[in-house]
Amino acid sequence: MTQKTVFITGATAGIGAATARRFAREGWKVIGTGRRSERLEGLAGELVGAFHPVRLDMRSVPDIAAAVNGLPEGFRDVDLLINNAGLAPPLDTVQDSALEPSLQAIETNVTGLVALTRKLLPGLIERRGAVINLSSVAASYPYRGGAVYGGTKAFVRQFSLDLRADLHGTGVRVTSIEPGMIETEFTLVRNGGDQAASDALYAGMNPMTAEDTADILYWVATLPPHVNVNALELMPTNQSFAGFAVAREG
Ligand code: NDP
Ligand code: 8X3
Repeated sequence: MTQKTVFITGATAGIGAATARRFAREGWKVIGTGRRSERLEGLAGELVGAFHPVRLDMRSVPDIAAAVNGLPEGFRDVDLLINNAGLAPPLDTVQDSALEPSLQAIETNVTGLVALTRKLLPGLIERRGAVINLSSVAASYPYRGGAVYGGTKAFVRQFSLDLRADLHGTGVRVTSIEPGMIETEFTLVRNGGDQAASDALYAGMNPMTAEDTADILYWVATLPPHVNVNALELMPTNQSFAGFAVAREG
């Protein structure tokens, strides 16, 4: 069997790092990206020979093109793209929010994802490959302070479904993965590095783990080529739904 290659964005932490380890363990070649080079080098040291590190800020479209053009022999033929890099701005309402963190989330979660997907699609079409995009339950269920994050993830979900339509007949599979709470660095980042706030959110509720998610991504990727998971929503058992908010006048 030919060894396959997966390109995983945001491999320096959380879901991306666990997924890089999972695919490497299964014999895949892994290209992993992120801004933190020391973490990329750490993974390269751990997954000797199977991991190609690419320092990349997803907010730079020219850097995305250069990263793909610069892939070395042996890592050029990407079979699977996992668009995982992403973040949420703080849980502020739009009216009370700063603009910069919102723009950062939009550029990372949306602009970078579109630019990278577009760049890798010719090869993915040639190899009848696959694209898996990390959306979120925030794409479908609104919550206070989640407008920009939820908006970016709704884009990711809809982009995935429409991309399937564009790729009709090519054999390329596209999936939107829509998880709820997974304990990673996600909440630490959202709260500006406040570890106590992150610990408090996940305390006692048994969140999903990055490894749970990596298992699901691997399962989706290795289903028979005639089976396409369009969208997959996941939650920890202890997370469910809240009701509508009602404001009373007077
Ligand atoms: P982490 O914060 O643990 O990891 C995020 C990854 O994204 C890091 O590797 C980070 O790398 C990378 N990243 C962030 N910004 C950039 C950027 N500008 N350029 C390049 N890489 C970037 O979070 P998760 O693993 O939880 O999140 C992964 C994905 O899963 C995200 O898209 C998130 O929205 C989604 N998700 C997460 C859920 C959760 O509850 N954790 C639930 C639903 C979806 P670096 O900082 O080194 O650049
Ligand atoms: C993040 C999922 O449930 O923490 O994408 O808002 S949740």
